[in-house]
Amino acid sequence: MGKTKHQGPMKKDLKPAPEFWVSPIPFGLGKVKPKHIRDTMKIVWDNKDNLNYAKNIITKGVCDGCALGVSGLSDQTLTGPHMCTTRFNVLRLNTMPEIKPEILHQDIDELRKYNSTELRQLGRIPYPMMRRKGDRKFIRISWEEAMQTIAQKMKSLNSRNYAFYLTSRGITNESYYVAGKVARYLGANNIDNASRICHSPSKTAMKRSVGVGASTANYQDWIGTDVLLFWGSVASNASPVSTKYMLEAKKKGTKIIVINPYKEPAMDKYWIPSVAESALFGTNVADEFYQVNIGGDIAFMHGIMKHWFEMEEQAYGSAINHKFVQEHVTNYEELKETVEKQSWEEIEQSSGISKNQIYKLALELANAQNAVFAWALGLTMHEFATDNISQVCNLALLRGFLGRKHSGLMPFRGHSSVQGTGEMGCDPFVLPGGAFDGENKKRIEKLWGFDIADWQGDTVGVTLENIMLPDDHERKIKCYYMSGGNFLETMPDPTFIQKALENLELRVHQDIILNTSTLVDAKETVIVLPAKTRYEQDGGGTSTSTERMVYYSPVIEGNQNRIKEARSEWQIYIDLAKRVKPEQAHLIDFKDGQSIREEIAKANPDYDGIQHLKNQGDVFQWGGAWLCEDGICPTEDGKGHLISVDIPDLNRQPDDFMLTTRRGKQFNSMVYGDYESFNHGGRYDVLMNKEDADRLSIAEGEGVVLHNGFGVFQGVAKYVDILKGNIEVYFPEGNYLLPRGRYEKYAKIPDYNITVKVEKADRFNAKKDRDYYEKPIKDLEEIPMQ
Ligand SMILES: Nc1nc2c(c(=O)[nH]1)N[C@H]1C(S)=C(S)[C@@H](COP(=O)(O)OP(=O)(O)OC[C@H]3O[C@@H](n4cnc5c(=O)[nH]c(N)nc54)[C@H](O)[C@@H]3O)O[C@H]1N2
Ligand SMILES: Nc1nc2c(c(=O)[nH]1)N[C@H]1C(S)=C(S)[C@@H](COP(=O)(O)OP(=O)(O)OC[C@H]3O[C@@H](n4cnc5c(=O)[nH]c(N)nc54)[C@H](O)[C@@H]3O)O[C@H]1N2
Ligand code: SF4
Ligand SMILES: [Mo]
Repeated sequence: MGKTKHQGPMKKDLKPAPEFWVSPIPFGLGKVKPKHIRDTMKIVWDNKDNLNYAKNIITKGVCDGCALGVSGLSDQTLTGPHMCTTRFNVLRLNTMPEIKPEILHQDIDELRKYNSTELRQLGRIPYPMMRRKGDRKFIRISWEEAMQTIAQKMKSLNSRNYAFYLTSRGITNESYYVAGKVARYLGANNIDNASRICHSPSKTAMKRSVGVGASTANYQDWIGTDVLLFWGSVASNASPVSTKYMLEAKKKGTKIIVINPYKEPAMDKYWIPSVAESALFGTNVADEFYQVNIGGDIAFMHGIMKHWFEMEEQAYGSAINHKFVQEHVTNYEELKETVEKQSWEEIEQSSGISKNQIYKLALELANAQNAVFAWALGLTMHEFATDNISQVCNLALLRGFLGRKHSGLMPFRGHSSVQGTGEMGCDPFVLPGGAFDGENKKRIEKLWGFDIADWQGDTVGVTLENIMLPDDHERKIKCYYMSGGNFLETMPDPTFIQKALENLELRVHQDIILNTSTLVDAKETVIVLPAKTRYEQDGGGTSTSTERMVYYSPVIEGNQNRIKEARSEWQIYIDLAKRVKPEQAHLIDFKDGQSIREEIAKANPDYDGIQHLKNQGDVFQWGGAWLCEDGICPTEDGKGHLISVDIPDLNRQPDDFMLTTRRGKQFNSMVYGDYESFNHGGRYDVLMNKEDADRLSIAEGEGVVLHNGFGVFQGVAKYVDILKGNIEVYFPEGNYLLPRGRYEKYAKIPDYNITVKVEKADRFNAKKDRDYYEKPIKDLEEIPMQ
């Protein structure tokens, strides 16, 4: 771990920089842009019944939106206020009153008429509830009855037959830690969480390349680096305040480069509300876009390296940082050989980018003294995601962009508390402070005072599939305990997910609101438990940002709409553990949040310091300013490993499009508006290239059908600046096109990209019976049965 400490917030450069303005006409009049002021006024209106509490959350709490991280209004990067509309949008989850009983206890089919947005707007879950097979309504029950029912079921099952899952938005490190410990206490290793869905390949790849599973750099490294590169990320939408850091970086001469199939409007131009000149005149964010095919990044990076090795033939040292490579890197010759074997033809074809264009970036990176590589879902959601990210690590290692000021590798993360989830030991491959294996397992067993079952737990996608195994199968899942999440709207193949959720004997939803998954039947019982939000959690809570800052969020007083029966998530887990295994209850007790933090500090040595966080504003960064400082990696040999990877075969037929799903005005499955703020894309819009549309005689606004043998999506064509042959639709609407059972090679999370055919809706509907339903037997055999 690094020795240099983060220096704390820097002063913002107050000089205006008209060279980055979008337009001298104030407020971007006439342009499609987020309406920050209007959105903010709407939020004030939405929270009017609890305004003081809302204000206290914003000014004193740690943001429960994205993983950029902020405590109150201050962050660790720049002085000056930090807030955004994402934070405002999720605010209502914390300030809402409870759902009215007359609505909550309606016939279940009445509740099912609401979508997840409407269900969320009904309010918070007021008390524990149950719905047994055949019940038409949720029935109010006591905590005692709820917990006894769950405990009885778990006692009757082998611990291989139940599973835990946790979402990542509001949940704190304390709750993850306790959930992970409770699962293992019960002998259950099937525990997984949302953070793995977005970034586990980042961790897997970084571990094998440089020995760490987190960002090696911090946001201040953006400011003044030569190149800040965003690979498959819409940082400006995912973490809006990051635009403030980007503008600051530009003022210090940083070049921002975006690699994405779609010229993302939000990465092109942005109106930063907290920077006056940008709020008025806008900021041109990216200096350059490289429009790559979906799934074409590995080839693109092979192209960059191929140019580098060619440059080296001309002039030694013109592209590779040989000093760094010699001192800190292994496998150079193997990688060189792999790269040189790639043909330009294949590189161009897979990436969709010409050799000359690739040269431009190769040269730019070769001339840069430092660079920060940030990436997100565009790289992480593929079957070959780990390889994608290993390629990014390869680029950084060859240039020595690691472990020093203005350089590093940054998985740019999602929900507010995703970084801490794995670090707390809340997934099937880890325990606190390390892997689920030999030495670390022994260490944790000693600390916890009980043995941890030896079998390998399953990931969330596999766990869902395991629900459908035969009754006597040893891995059959019969009970699923979920803290939040909405599988029906976040996992591929919703039809299958519905069946799986229905096939569970017991389903527990520990949550703050209802969503469509909560309403699905179960074979025996559905139990719904009201959780406290992070701002209500007893003893406060901590959450870790993308740059490894561990922020303390205190209990926020003054909630006018307090849910009297809600309980802290970690307390519910402990209650459960004690009931299922009362004989060892003393091993799983925590009296308060502080005692959990004290144990975390021991369980994960990186988190030594968390025990001192007690007051609003308290924060520390684990690992110091840079991981792998001075190029020394915590791998066995202390070196960074170059890893040779292959260009993936996407199994794409000549008239296929590659499709990926994207976010509109939503926070994952929680949708806030019908239109994306940056391109006015509607929820059923199909974002496509005009030339592709022309070829298929599809007019803008015309109905189109996407189909691929797994599902059908009826949408409306919208022309955007996306690379030909690529298509984007919004999720969850587009999820029916995604088949289940395709997992990332190493991290085992679902692949969220797929090939599709595109047709005019009229034409598809006219000939669908003939062309698609009367399939030859051979074709039918290739489609997995439901
Ligand atoms: N407002 C808002 N903020 C959020 C969220 C939200 O839902 N709403 N969700 C949070 C969460 S959990 C997460 S994980 C993050 C997600 O944040 P991002 O990772 O930025 O996710 P997306 O918005 O889905 O954008 C993915 C981008 O990858 C591009 N892309 C797709 N395929 C490829 C490819 O093969 N190669 C390349 N180079 N690019 C590709 C797409 O065009 C798109 O621009 O945001 C977090 N913040
Ligand atoms: N097609 C497609 N699917 C995707 C993605 C994609 O890009 N495309 N993105 C993926 C990504 S990156 C992620 S992270 C996952 C998100 O996966 P999840 O985290 O499983 O799903 P969310 O939609 O974030 O979960 C929202 C629900 O969590 C509950 N909830 C909200 N706050 C709290 C809380 O504080 N406590 C508790 N107990 N419950 C709460 C509410 O019921 C809410 O409806 O989705 C993934 N799914
Ligand atoms: S950028 Fe992220 S951390 Fe900052 S206020 Fe917005 S949602 Fe919260
Ligand atoms: Mo995510």
